[in-house]
Amino acid sequence: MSGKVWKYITEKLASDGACHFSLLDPDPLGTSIENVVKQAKLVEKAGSDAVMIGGSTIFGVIDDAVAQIGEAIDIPTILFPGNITGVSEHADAVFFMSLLNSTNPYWIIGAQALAAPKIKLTGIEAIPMAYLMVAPGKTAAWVGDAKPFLRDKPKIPAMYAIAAELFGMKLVYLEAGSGAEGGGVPPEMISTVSQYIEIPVITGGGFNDKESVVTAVNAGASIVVQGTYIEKHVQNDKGAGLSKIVKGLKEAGAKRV
Ligand code: 1GP
Repeated sequence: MSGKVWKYITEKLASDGACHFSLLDPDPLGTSIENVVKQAKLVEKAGSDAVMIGGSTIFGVIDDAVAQIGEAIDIPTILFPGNITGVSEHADAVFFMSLLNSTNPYWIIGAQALAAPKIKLTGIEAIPMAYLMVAPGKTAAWVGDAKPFLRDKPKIPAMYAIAAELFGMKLVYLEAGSGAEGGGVPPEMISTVSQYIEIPVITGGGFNDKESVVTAVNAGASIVVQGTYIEKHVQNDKGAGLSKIVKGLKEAGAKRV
């Protein structure tokens, strides 16, 4: 495990103050590998800092998609596995994540233990990350047997985030669920959580415009993830809208450097 991707992330955060990650879901029921490869090239061109590959419902094998995306772009490919089926040795790194507010130990440590030998033996860089599910949580919360945090109770996820930091995790992901309504995780929750930890906060789920992305960064998020926005718009406008969002994010980030 070289640690190259983690070095890239920390250096980017130090220089830019905030990063934009693009989530691509190579689900053959919703898209094709050809399309996700096109999307990957467009998000790179628009200035996104990394491509995350994954989803809660994996239909088919993701190996081909990860390999082809990796060949098409220079920014890192990071697995965002919804289960053990989401691990591929073709990625640059994997978010080795634990859904800390799941009610089912499988999603806290069971799946991770099943995937760990492959990750270790193939040498994929693992970035340990706490995955915290915020209401509504959508499909990820349903699949992950989560007890999603209430949107108006930021101190509870803050306690989990502090625990994650004490466990030695490198990132805390506040997830409202892909396609969440309401403009992502509430800024008050992002700011409360970031206030109590030194490790970066990454957030995603429902950030569908520049305003919500910039608000998240201003509240303290270091990395904002967009998936649905990219799926819907990046091929239609050739990444023009995403470029503006990334520009807005970087302007907000620059104020924190
Ligand atoms: C989901 O946080 C990601 O895991 C992205 O969410 O699809 O709503 O952008 P969206």
